Amino acid sequence: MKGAKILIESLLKEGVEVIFGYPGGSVIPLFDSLYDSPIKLIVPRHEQAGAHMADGYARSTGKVGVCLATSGPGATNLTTGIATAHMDSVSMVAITGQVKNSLIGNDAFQEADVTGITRSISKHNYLVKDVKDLAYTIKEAFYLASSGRPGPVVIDLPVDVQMQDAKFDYFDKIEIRSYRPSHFGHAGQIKKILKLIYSAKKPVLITGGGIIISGANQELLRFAEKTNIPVTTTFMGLGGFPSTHKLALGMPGMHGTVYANMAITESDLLISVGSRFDDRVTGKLSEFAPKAKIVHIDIDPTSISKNINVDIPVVGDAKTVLEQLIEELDESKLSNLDSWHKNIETWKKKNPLKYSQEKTGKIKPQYVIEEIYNQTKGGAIIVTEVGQHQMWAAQFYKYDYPRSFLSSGGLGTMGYGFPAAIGAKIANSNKEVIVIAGDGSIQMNIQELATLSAYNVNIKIIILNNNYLGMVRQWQELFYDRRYSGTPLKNPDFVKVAEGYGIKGIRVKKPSDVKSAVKEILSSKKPVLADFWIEEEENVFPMVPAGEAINRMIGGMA
Ligand SMILES: Cc1ncc(C[n+]2csc(CCOP(=O)(O)OP(=O)(O)O)c2C)c(N)n1
Repeated sequence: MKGAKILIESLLKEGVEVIFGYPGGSVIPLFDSLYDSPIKLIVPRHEQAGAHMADGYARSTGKVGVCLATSGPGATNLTTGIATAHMDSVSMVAITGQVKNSLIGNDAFQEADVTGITRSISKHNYLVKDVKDLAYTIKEAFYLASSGRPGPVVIDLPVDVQMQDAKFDYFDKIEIRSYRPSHFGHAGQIKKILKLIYSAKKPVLITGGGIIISGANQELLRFAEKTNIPVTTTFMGLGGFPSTHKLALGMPGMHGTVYANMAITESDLLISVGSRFDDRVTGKLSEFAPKAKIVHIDIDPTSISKNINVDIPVVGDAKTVLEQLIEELDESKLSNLDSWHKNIETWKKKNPLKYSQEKTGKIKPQYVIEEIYNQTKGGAIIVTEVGQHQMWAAQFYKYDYPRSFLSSGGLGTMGYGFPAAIGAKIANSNKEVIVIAGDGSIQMNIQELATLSAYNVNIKIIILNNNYLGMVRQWQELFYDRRYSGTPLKNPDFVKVAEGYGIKGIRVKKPSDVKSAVKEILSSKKPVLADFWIEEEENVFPMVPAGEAINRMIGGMA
């Protein structure tokens, strides 16, 4: 069997149903094999978008997303998508064509050193020089991409290997000697955590993306309810614990809630499950949770004590470790947390998430998001770009279900949201998928309107248009004396742009039109791009200035 066919047959063995791929000279044999395979091929208009589509597909399902590009510029275009997936631990296999073996290293036409370039932005990568290694490499790549702490794996495949013959054998099992992700938490550490829980008076949970990745949301809910410990959910963890639950404290950190940040600052026991103490969460490290004993549960041993010194490290899978904790828990030993909950209730009442409704005649972006929440009743998959709109989407939509909020957290990639939403919709045709975008971000991959049109992907695009690169403008306003260098935008007519691609476009300028516009958008059976003209200098609050302690927030404090 030819190498190209071996690759496609191996993908089928791995259960791959969709590939997001863009053709080129070094992958023609692969596209030829795809031509009569049952795998659905989605061709984006830019390889970066293809990688984000595979990412959205993976985040919304938990399956491995697959993208494909040609050598050289095709491969380098994938890199932003690979790095984005790497930072947020997304299962992805990226396949790149390479020039033929004998030309590698010769500055050949469309040659780029893909393994060199992707080394630091992927979980692992391969250059397959011999067709005999191909099937095993693919098996290993899928295993690595989806096990332990997931991540993107790159397979670089020279064009001559795609044309060589070998016998096709697929392997059922895989064992990599130096790679054994541990799932169970150490029994001794589990006992130590429970002892701390029994004596704690002000415990708080910080839960992150690891909850969603390991499918631990039910276990987290049981654990929190049994112990009565309030739960903060990081940006990556949104949806891992129901936002509407009475124990939910919302998001901690830079644009988190006042009550989450106050609770962390005052707590005497902080239990982090599947979150990596990102600097956007911790703020000034020396003043982070100064009174707390800290427990850190993470599947990746290198994440533990990287940013924060912890008292009890536990290497293990979030779901398994929570199961262990529940199993061993003796509820009769728990201390009474009434006064802690009263404390939190006071912070919540005094400092709710809010925005001013003053009558400027302009649409408030938060209002648009609240209205989308009201009309979808929290049942949509919300995908965002990067900027202020992303933070408003995190704050004002309530996420009760895992995999209902997709956003580039670690890398913060403008241009991620729109293509990721296409990938998510292709995987979840029965769900409403809505992109919340800024007028800056949407333009980073706006050419994908052509992909929407070509495949009739019914997603809804909401542009919160403030004529600025809003998030950067906000920093310039607050810390650079309103010197708006490089941030005002002169935008195209987005409605006309949409129409040019054969997509319905609408424009909304008045607050009184927001409700009916959202209704019109959601009831459409076809994709819609909606351009909401919002209050131009609206800011995201509360806000912890970079490098400050998280209990020193501006805006939002009563
Ligand atoms: C690819 C990329 N380039 C630059 C940035 C830096 N950046 C972060 S937010 C932002 C502004 C985003 O503007 P817009 O999409 O209009 O959203 P808004 O903040 O106005 O809601 C910029 C430039 C980034 N995150 N990603």
